[in-house]
Formats: sequence, structure tokens, C-alpha cells
Amino acid sequence: MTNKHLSYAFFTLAILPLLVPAYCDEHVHPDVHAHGSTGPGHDDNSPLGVMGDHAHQAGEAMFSYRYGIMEMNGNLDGSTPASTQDILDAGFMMAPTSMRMEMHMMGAMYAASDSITLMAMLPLKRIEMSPRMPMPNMPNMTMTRKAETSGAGDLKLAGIFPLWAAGDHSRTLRLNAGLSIPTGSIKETGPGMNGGETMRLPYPMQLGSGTFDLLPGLTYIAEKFGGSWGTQVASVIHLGENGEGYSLGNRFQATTWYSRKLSDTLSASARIEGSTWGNIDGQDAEMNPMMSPNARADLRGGERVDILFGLNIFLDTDRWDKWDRLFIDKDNGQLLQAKPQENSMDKETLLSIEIGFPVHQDLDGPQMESDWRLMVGLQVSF
Ligand SMILES: [Cu+2]
Repeated sequence: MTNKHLSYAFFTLAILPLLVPAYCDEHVHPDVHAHGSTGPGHDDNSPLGVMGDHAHQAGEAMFSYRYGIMEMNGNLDGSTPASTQDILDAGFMMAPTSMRMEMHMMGAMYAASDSITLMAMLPLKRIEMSPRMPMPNMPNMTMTRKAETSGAGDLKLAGIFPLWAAGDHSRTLRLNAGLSIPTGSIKETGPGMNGGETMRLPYPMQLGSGTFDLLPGLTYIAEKFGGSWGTQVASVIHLGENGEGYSLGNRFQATTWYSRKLSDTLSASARIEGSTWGNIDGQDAEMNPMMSPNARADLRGGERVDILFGLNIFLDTDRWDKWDRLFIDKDNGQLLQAKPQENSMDKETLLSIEIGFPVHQDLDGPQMESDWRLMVGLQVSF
């Protein structure tokens, strides 16, 4: 799997932006409204879990807060379940059973011009894991040894560039060029095997990648008849080796969604997402690879397909109404479209939720399997 596929995917990604404008009859005009039929603000119908899918108009800003939770239970080897006993029988000192990752993600967007929107995101994470290990005096019994880490993850900075748009902006293609800064700790420790001592916690408990990472992506969105569909390909490419002597496996993901406006204030979405990620290059010398499968650099890769369902709720539709409202000029009976007031600083607030479940997982295992994930978020644009 992984490395060949990833480099293939990456080169496709790198070449696509160069090719696409050449085939399109119209480039983005900076003076044209960049948001198509949905009015001012961003493309409001995209699912919450899709990041960097939209651009803003010059001078516009947006703040976002997302709360995400991902729950993992049990282990898979390939697509076959591996039990706690299977893992202990394979010689590991501990078998991971369940893991929960919570994240508070702060985001800000600002459009420096119509052709570049800047984005910054910082996650605050909390990771909890409950591995089981044999009891010291009764090797046939197991006990749970909980571990927890929390703190800032890696800071992501990105530029979003409109590459192409159809004349009426009902179809748009955007390039996402991001960089991840290694602000997250990769030296988290927890309770060791013997009381009182501490040890370096395994890879999934660390808060960052430790490397600078490239985050390229492309998003295509087409809107029509109160609905829209979009597709995004994105990648995480880890550059070099981190301070602990390893590099996390590169990740490639592709997602496609359809979203439908149910009313002026509500839209619903369905989405499918496939991702593939590689094993770790190198190894953290502080980790004992026989401690747990989570500490094994060669048991980290895998692929997964998720389906996700989302809702977007507009809490303030003032601005939207003003833009869309048609009225008849009293003097000559002409149909006019109302324009938003120049000095209007109305906020556009969007409350969103998205929940996802895996439908396929194939892991270099034993590795913990994903159960479900949920994201709730608030986005305010000015
Ligand atoms: Cu935005």
C-alpha cells in the first residue's frame, strides 16, 4: 500500500492545479462575487469536517470553534478482530482496548484579497487510553492501566487560492496550500509498568508529529437547485525526521459529499471519506516496541472508509435575506434585487454537527479500530 500510492497521489495533486486552468475558459475575476448563488459569506452547505473548503471575499474574516471526539474500541489485524488475549499471546506487555481522542479546534480565516484566504488552526487535544495488562501475581487475569495526555497539537497555517470558477460561480475549484508547525509535544509520558516510574507513551498518545508537514489539497464544489456537492483531496506529507528520530507515515484522503438545503436556515449533508496512511519511518528510542502494538513503528499504517452525516443550522440569516430578497420598484414596476447595506457588519453564524462511522478498515495490526466520531462547531463570519 501506502508509499507508492501516496507519492502517486501527491504528484497528481501537484500537477492538477497546473493543468486545470489551461482547460477552463474563464479564470477567476477578482471583481466578481466569489460565492455563487449562496450569497455573501462562505459556502455554507459544506459539512463541518471538511476543512479549508471555502474562500472569503477581500476583508472578510471568520472565526471557528470545533469540538471533535473520536472513539476507538478493540483491535484489528487487517480487517480481522484481534482480541486482548491474541495481543498478549503475541508477546506484548499490554494490549490497548479503548481510546478516546477529544479536540477543541480554534480556527481563524481572513481574506487578504479575493484571490487569497489565509487560515490558521490550533487544536487542543485530550487523549485517553485504557490498555489491559496481566496482573503481576495472576498472569491469567488482566487489569486496566489508564493513561492520559493533553495539550496543544500542531499549528496549521494555510492559504486558500481560488483556481477556477464557472462564469456564474456555481462551480469552483480551490487550492489549499498548508503547513503544519510542530507545536504539539512528542515527549508525553505516563505511568510505567512498575509503580512510581514513568515511561514515554506510545505514538497515538503523542500530541504532534514533531515534523513540519506539507498540507496540499484541492476542493471542487458545484451548487445547483438548493443543493451542492463537493469533493476534496488532501494530503499530509511529513518532512524529514523529528527530534525523537522518526517520521509519521504520510496520509492521503479523498472525500465527496452531497448537501441539500432543507429550508433557509437548515441544510443536511451525506459524505464519504477514504483515507490511507503509512507506517512510521524510524523509531522513538525511548519507546519499548514490545510494550504495546501502539509503540510499534511498523504497526501504524492502514486505510479506512467512513460515511458521515451532517447538519448545518444558520443562526442569523439577516444578511442572507437582504441579499436574496427581490422587490418591486414602486415607481416603474421593475423587479429589483435588494443589495446588502454598505455599512452592514452583520454576523453570519453557522452551527454545525457531523457524525461518522467507518464502513471499511484495513490496518497493519494489531492496531486499534475506529468506532465513531463526532464534530460540533460554530463558525462566525464578519
Ligand atoms: Cu471561512
